[in-house]
Amino acid sequence: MPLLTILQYPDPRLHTVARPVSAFDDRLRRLAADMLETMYDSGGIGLAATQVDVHERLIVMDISEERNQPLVVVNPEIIWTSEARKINEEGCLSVPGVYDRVERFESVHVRVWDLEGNARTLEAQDVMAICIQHEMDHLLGKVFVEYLSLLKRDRIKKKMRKAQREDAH
Ligand code: K1U
Ligand code: ZN
Repeated sequence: MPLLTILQYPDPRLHTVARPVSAFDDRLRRLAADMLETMYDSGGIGLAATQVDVHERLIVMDISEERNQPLVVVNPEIIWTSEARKINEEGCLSVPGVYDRVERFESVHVRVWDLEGNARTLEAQDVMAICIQHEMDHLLGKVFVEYLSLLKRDRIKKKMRKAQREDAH
């Protein structure tokens, strides 16, 4: 199965709003499998379809230590959020080497579909809650650095552009 290319910030395609998945077919299952392989290969705990330039509401995650509990989430919709919020350190496979603090809901309940088109409610806390909120932002075209100050974001953009120029040579 092929590894997919992960778009790197500040690629404008990362700001595309994803459309809902409408067909629960073999193409979707192949895409999810390729995204999982790409996520594992990159050492991430999540990956949104937006990051591989596919603009559909599809996310893969694995927050297990053993890296053997893949989770595929289709058409996620938040249906409940805790009042409590928490600041956590986040990273992003589209912004390698950058980690910063972001405030998120401590817990969320998310209506999700699986690859067969079955719906269920995911009750997410701790790392799962952070990760799913981060990935759902990607589906809305939002990268975590947009929670940071303009000054920090500009510095990150410059650093990323420089690294991309150097990689191209
Ligand atoms: O969306 C992504 O780019 C994946 C991202 C998910 C994420 C990590 C940490 C906080 C919020 C969201 C990553 O996996 S980045 C890699 C990373 O920071 C990490 C990798 C392994 C364990 C813990 C963090
Ligand atoms: Zn990310």
